[in-house]
Amino acid sequence: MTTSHSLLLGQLRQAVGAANVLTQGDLSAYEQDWRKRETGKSLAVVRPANTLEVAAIVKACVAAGVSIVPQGGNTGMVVGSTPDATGTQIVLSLLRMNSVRALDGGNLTVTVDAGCVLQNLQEVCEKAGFLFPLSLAAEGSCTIGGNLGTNAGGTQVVRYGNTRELCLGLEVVTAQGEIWDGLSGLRKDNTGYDLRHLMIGSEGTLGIITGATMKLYPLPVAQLTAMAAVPSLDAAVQLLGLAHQHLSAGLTGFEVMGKFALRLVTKHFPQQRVPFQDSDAPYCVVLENSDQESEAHARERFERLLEVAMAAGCVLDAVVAESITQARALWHIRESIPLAQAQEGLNIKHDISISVSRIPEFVRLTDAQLEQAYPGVRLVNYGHLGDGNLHYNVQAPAGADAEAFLRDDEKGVNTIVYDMVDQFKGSISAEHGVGSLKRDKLEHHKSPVALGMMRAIKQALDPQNTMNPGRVLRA
Ligand code: FAD
Ligand code: S2G
Ligand code: ZN
Repeated sequence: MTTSHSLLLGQLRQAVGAANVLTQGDLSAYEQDWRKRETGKSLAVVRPANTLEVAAIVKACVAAGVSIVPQGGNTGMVVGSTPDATGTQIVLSLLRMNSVRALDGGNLTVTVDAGCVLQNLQEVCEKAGFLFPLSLAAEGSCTIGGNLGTNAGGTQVVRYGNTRELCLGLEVVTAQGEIWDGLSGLRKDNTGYDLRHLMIGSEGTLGIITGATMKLYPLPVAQLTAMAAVPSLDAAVQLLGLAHQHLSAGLTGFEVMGKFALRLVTKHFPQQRVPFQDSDAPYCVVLENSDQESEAHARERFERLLEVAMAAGCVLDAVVAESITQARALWHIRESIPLAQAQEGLNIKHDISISVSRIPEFVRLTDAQLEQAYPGVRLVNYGHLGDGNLHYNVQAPAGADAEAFLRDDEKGVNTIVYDMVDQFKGSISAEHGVGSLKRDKLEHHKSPVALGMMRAIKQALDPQNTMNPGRVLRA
């Protein structure tokens, strides 16, 4: 270890306490990404308790010329929150900064530390009688800072938008170690560039989010969830159109799940009762209606929708949850798909968005190309159809070596999928961000003008490349 590194570690121990500067033992929770694709090596994992300590860490790292990887729950999907293999980077974990600072019911806002785990925030708000509507399968471990860092989407975007739309203000430690207090709960503030939106989705490459003021909503009076078996993706899209018509703002979730994706859930989580397993419906949909009126009113509208959809032939069969437990069980099936995939083995993920109306055609063409190029390949197709975001994932053929498939075929598979995404004017990363995993693809798929502007912003805000170098943009 160089002298400047040991000097830095001394300063960091001074700043946050020796117990919060981790350099030994099993650090895989911080140094390996959730998908177990990459394992890095940090100079140290540093766990500050508050914003002033974050600022002190950044200042010390800048002086020592050491770069920082900001980290929340480390559930990211694009290798954006773990250190590289050089052993020269600091992982700055926000997990100790996990308190809810203030909840202002009258202003419908809540101000929270960046390291607050999403599920904790949901629960605190619900106890106070409010809804914080961001929801994703990683909510038990992901943090608000990471949700903002990646502009996370999840299962309620169709009604509430991405994390970006839920954020009113930020507190950020800049790449120079200064503290920007932008924690306004104002819904209108047109005083210059919107720095908040620059930071949201920047994946730790422009600064470290240490606090945020987020929007709250009234708790819904009634929440109804159904699972429907549909004869095709076209039928799923038709059902979405009917759901918008019949439920309008009440539609809070609309997720599609391919038959093979559901089969993985049954295989790896046999205790879960997945409806319609023996039907030959190629897809199922989980949809949710939240209503401020009565449960009876919500149920009546929901049943009317399903009646019309069945009469139109776009729903073959449906179950409406009779209780919160049953509703949670249906959502649990959907949220278990990524976990079932992980248990099935390493897989090639495509987190893409296409105009909803064109998704069936995209899937038909891409499925055909993949099946031709890679016979036996298994398509795990599911996701947030309500907002046009598919998790169009590819598992190695049954019995094949998943690791070898990833190593030898990921590039070819990605090329087929992403070229088709381009043809359909879609996005190669709908909600997970770019990280280091998609950085080179971004250069290929993003316009040179956009890339130039992004580089100019990075150069202006982090000229020393302290913040998460090599993520989103090449270092
Ligand atoms: P991390 O993984 O720790 O970091 C993610 C990125 O944000 C990194 O670039 C990191 O440097 C940066 N970052 C973290 N904290 C800060 C901070 N305080 N300031 C600045 N930058 C920061 N994502 C979705 O969008 N929708 C889904 O539906 C979804 N489902 C998932 C399901 C599962 C089972 C899993 C494992 C992941 C899923 N994800 C989903 C991906 C992941 O949960 C999200 O990207 C989440 O927002 C990451 O939060 P995190 O706290 O784990 O961040
Ligand atoms: C989800 C998880 C990532 C994946 O569950 O919505 O974002 O593709 C995904 O498994
Ligand atoms: Zn998702």
